[in-house]
Amino acid sequence: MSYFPEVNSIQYEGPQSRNPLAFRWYNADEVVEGKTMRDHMRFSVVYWHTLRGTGGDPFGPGTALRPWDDGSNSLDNALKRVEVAFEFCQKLSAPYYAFHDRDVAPEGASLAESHANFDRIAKALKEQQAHTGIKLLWGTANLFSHPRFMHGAATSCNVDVFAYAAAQVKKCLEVTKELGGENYVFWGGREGYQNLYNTNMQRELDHLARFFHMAVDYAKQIGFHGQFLIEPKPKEPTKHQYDSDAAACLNFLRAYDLLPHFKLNLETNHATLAGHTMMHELDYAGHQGALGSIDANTGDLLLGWDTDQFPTDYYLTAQCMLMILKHGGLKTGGVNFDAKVRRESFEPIDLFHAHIGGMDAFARGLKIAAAIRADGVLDNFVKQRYSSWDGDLGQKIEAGKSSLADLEAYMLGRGEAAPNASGRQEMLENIINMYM
Ligand code: XUL
Ligand code: CO
Repeated sequence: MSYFPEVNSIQYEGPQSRNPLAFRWYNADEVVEGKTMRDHMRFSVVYWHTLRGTGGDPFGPGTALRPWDDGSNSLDNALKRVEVAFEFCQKLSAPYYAFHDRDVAPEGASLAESHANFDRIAKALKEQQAHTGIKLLWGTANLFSHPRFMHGAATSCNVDVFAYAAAQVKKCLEVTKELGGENYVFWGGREGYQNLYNTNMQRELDHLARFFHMAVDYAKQIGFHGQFLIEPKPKEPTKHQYDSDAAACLNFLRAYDLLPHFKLNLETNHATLAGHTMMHELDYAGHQGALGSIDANTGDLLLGWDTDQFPTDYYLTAQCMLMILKHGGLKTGGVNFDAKVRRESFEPIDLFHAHIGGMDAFARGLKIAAAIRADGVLDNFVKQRYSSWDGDLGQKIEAGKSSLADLEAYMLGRGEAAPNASGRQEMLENIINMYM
């Protein structure tokens, strides 16, 4: 039984190909900087958008045609979706997938029933993983959709809701371990607030840290060795999300002694909502050894919310890959397409076009980034730009061996600082264009 009978397995045909159902740049076995494209990117398909997205928006219901899905919340329907998901990943040669517990298995009438549903689906997922070789990049618990989470989960004012969320994460950790998941993600969901008049921020942050410590402890207890990741996002659904950007997450993790246990899962559209570029977020996390994984997508400058579009812009993907290569590559992480087709792209085949485009854009971005690095244009410029620091004075300051008084004495002797050199931004932007 095939759910995508009109699509064969997607092949690499090279840049000259005009076949929209072929890769033009993603050549899984091609080696770049000593590693195959497959291993650089570790592409992953998300269950929530690709299998569960309906195309609904605040103005109207879903439009997506998904002939295999009867629209019900039944286990049978959920089991069928598992087959669809793996056929899709296989035809796309995506080596990984990612899910929320409630994407894959229906919420039951009680926690016990939800656990049982999840177990049943996990069994099917495990069988399909064994059958296809497709692996789980990460699992996560949906702690934001159900009305019980209206005030948040780990930061809820209602202790019972905290307990419920804890139970859900415990179960999701067990299932993620059972499926060999390589990471476990916490995205903030409703961990944040709308208004400080009714909020005890300090207590909420303390609770969030407690929650993460419990997860770390439980992972140790059951022998789950996947990497914990936090996914920053500054707003949506709450006005102030606690995990607003890479810097805020790292500060929180450091303040609560969680830093050794976590890295970050950075998402392009979240970076831009935070007023940063993805490149900034990647570099910020990278230089602190906290670059874990990426949720690959793009926003829309004209819209300004989390539109979760597939990335097709080579500048963006080249910038992502420049930073990923600079910081030593994705280890347990991957390029996870947390992206959805537009409401108007309602046919199953649009899911293929979307992912093929994203994979090709990242493959092209990788090649551009590697070419820039091979020529050393940016590295050499940056090295030269800071070269005054390589002298005696700079080295003394960097080593912590200078005081304000030393520097005053030095500058009194010189009278004026040495002249500055041009930043040459426009020249460098032109040089980057030579590689596009
Ligand atoms: C929400 C978002 C989530 C996380 C997983 O904006 O990105 O889908 O990736 O919870
Ligand atoms: Co995401």
